[in-house]
Amino acid sequence: MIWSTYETMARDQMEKLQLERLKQTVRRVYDHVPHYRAKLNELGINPEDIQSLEDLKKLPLTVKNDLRDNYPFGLFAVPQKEVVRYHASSGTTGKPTVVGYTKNDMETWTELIARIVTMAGVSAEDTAQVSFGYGLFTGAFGLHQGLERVGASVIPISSGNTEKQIMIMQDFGTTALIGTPSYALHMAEVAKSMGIDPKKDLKLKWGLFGGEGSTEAMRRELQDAWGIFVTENYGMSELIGPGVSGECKALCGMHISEDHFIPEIIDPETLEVLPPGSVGELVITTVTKEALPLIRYRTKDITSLHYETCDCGRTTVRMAKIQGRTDDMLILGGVNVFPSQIEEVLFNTEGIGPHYQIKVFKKGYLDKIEIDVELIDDNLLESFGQLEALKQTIRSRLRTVLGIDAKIHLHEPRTLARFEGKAKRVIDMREVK
Ligand code: DLL
Repeated sequence: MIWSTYETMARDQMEKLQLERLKQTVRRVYDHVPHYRAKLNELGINPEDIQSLEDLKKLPLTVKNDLRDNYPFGLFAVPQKEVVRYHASSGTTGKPTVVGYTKNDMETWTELIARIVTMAGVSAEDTAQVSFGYGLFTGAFGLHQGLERVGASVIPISSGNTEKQIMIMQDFGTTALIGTPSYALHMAEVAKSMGIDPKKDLKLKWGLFGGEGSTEAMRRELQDAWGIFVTENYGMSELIGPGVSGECKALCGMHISEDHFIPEIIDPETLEVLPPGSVGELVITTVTKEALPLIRYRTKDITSLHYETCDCGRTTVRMAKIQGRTDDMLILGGVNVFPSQIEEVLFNTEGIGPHYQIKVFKKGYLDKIEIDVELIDDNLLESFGQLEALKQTIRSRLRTVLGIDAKIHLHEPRTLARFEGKAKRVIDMREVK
């Protein structure tokens, strides 16, 4: 089922709508946000100069620091009395990034989520367990509203208290699990330790995961562990929260709701706009947001855009899985690697579980990398020879596939850290604090 007719609009119609909304947004930020007015004046651009989608390129990029510099509400385009909700994303350091919603923004957000949950297979027939943390994070509230909109029975259980989650899942007959992929993996493990066979004892059908990266190998792990159909969805607090894009059942990228977001891919170094299909940094302009409209926002997420029509019938552009973020790419002795590439190698090695941590540090002038990985089977611990062979296999695959030399530490099953929200996979001790 397709939730909204906007998802199947002909391209020329979509572009017409985007242009109309882009013009309104530029006018809106020029009139109401001093930061944008100053930027546009500096560049000698008047809102009337935006006459085609090509003109988007003329507009200035926005970065996270612009939000930080204008903390908390400086980039808002509406007075406080029109704001009905705040959320915030917790940065690793300093103040959070604050985002706000008007009544109309809340309606847009709800509709966007209704689209993505519908494309993932969820309907009024489903019971959906929201295992994202409720609070300032956009994940839980965002999914919650859209799930209710499609008529699903929502269980707002939040994250953590995993054994209780499993009990509720069994007792309430949960059919859709919503959360981060890393927490979902952990939950499957806890279910098994409680003597529950997720495939036989539960009614789960769908897994809708997002908020952090996941590889195809992780999708397979999740599908095998739970016996569910797994889709992922993407979003970002600054842009609206979850609901920017999501996978349909064809699993060939995440459909972006282009009637609300205009995506571009840029080269993160030169800032040049790249043609469709190129891999680069995703930049998004919101064209319907009222409280916090953002022009050409640099997401730092690395992906590519694909415009061919999808088998599902939707005409909206699809973005490929996020390869990583420009700020989490590791440069190891001159070799560029994303943690997701390391994950792919690990998950494709037999005997290795889906939990790992990457540690990077300096030894003299050299970058050193050590990876903690968990065994699936305790029995292997008995055999020194097999352990050594497994370490060598991982090491040589990392060398051949990615060109990096890593020291591997194997750990007993269920000993590495588990995460209830977004997983922290990399500890870079080279960072100057
Ligand atoms: O994570 C919004 C969200 C919640 C999306 C729940 C989907 C589901 P932030 O906390 O602001 O917002 O973090 C945004 O998370 O720039 C990406 O780096 C990462 N991210 C989100 N979804 C995905 C995904 C929410 N499907 C940042 N794949 C983004 C990879 C993702 N990374």
